[in-house]
This record gives sequence, C-alpha cells and structure tokens, in this order.
Amino acid sequence: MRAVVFAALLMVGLGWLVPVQASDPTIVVRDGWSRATPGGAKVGAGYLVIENHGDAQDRLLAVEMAVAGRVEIHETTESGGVTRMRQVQNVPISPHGKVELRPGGLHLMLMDLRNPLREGDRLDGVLVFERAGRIPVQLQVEKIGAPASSGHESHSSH
Ligand SMILES: [Cu+2]
Repeated sequence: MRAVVFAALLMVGLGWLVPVQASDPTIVVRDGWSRATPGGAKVGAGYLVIENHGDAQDRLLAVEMAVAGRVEIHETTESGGVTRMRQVQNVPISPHGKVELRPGGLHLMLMDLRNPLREGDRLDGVLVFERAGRIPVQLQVEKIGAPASSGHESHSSH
C-alpha cells in the first residue's frame, strides 16, 4: 500500500518536470539555420520553415533564443532596387499552409548576441504560437556568407 502511494506521489512529482506540451503536431518547425557572425557583431539572422497541419490559422507571436537578448521578426522588401527591412508583429500561418523564413524574405533577427555565432553551433530557442503554444526550435549555424541573401549585410548597422 505504502509503495502504491509512493509511486503515485512520484508520478505527480515527475508530472511537474515534464513540459505541458513539448510539441504540437499541428505545427511543425523544420530546417532551422543561421549564419556565422563576424567577430564583434551583435546581430545575427535566423531562418526556418513552419508548417501548419491543422484546420485553423495559427500565428507566430514571439521567438526566444538563448544566445540573443531578444529576437525580432523582420520582413525584407525590395522596391525600385532598394532593400528595406521592417519588423512584423506576428506571422500568420494559414490552415494546411507553410511559411518559409529565408534570406531576402521573412527572417528572425537575433539581437544583442551574447557571443558570436560559429559555424557548427546549434542554437536553441522557442517559437511562441497563438494556438500551438511554445515549440522548441534549433538553428544550425552555417558558415559566414552561406547562401545568398539580399540586404542582410545591412543588419550589422541596425
Ligand atoms: Cu532583419
């Protein structure tokens, strides 16, 4: 009897340690990557793909990365040969839709980097969704100058 009670208490105790929901199968985050930063740079970028396998729209509201003081979501637009970036407050992902964050488009802006990003690093973070909640993400750091981007160099002057 005592053993049963103990086991029950143990399960309750462990329950507190297990994240309420590690990942929501409705939202799938994949192909996260970043780019190595030159020494001293305080800003990096992040790219990934978000898939919504559900029947309802969801929204990316916020992003947290351990390596960054804060993370903004930016959109790169080009008109008349001029590239600009603006911060967006959230990113809607339509039902059964997909959003790609990539160089020259939507991207994560890793601000106030605690250390330079080195090729081979894996950056841990969390994406916060309106419906799906918190979903872990990992960005694989590629070498400096990895796949072409338009206007990303201007980030260092943010
Ligand atoms: Cu940006």
